[in-house]
Amino acid sequence: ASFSLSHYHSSFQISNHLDAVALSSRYATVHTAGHSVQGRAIKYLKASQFRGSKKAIIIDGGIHAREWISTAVVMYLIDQLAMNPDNNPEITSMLQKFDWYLLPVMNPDGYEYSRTNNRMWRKNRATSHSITGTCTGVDLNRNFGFHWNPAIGGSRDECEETFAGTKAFSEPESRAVGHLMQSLRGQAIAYLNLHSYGQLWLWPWGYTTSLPSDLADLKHMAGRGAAAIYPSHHAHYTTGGDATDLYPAAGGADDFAKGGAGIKYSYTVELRDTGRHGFVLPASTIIPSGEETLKGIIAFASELYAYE
Ligand code: 0X9
Ligand code: ZN
Repeated sequence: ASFSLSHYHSSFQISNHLDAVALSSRYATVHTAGHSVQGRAIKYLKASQFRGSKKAIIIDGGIHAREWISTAVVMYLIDQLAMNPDNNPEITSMLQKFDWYLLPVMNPDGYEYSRTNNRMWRKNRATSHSITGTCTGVDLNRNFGFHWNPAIGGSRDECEETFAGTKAFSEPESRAVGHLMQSLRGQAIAYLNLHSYGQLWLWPWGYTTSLPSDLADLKHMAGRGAAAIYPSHHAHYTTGGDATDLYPAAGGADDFAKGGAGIKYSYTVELRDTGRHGFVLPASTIIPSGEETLKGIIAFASELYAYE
């Protein structure tokens, strides 16, 4: 009850709120995918209308500590999908068509560190990577195990912002989410890895500038999603490829979802803004960001349902 969608919250408050939502919602259950380096639970909510075999859509936020809007937007999506507070028929239809897996904080330790110590922190808070132990943190979006390669957009130096870890899935946070994806193999049809900022809807691959053989399908659905974000508040989203339109970077969650877990429609979505506030997006933009992202996701999922 004390949880306000228009503010940024601690990982503790978020965790408690997920439990509360699961208790009061008829559609939602709360689960733990794993635990962070410092022992925080990495929780997700499953929202689903009936029983039976439905395709699943996985959406996560907070892989990068400072990208708070990604976590806040997943909390907005949870409120809408698990509670349907406005009795929106579009939401009811979404719950009938898909099982929704919503994970707001993939990197709870980094998120807390960004709240209390260093607003611009990006990585997790792992410390055990060298004998000298001078630097902290692995970039979780360089640590997933599909064509893992620190030389492509990452680093072997633990002091760098894009340290890829000592090996693929060396980190418990990426491992937890990787396991969740694999546990839904054959069932999950889409994966959205939310980040900020840039207003981009990106398809794989990150590890190579080669493009997937089903590029036309990926482009089609990305176009539907991005276009549907615009009308709410006139935020313009561009579509493109990870490596071809942003930069090559291996070990991303999106690459693993598609290449490692067989989730066909896998994307990175870079939320608001385009640089004015950057990572330090005012809390006043949470609700508008949530509204427009929900519209984009509903259009994306509707098209997916019609097409697949
Ligand atoms: O570099 C990243 O991890 C993402 N951008 S961010 O500014 N939020 O850090 C983009 C990741 C795109 N996906 C892959 N390269 N696989
Ligand atoms: Zn990011």
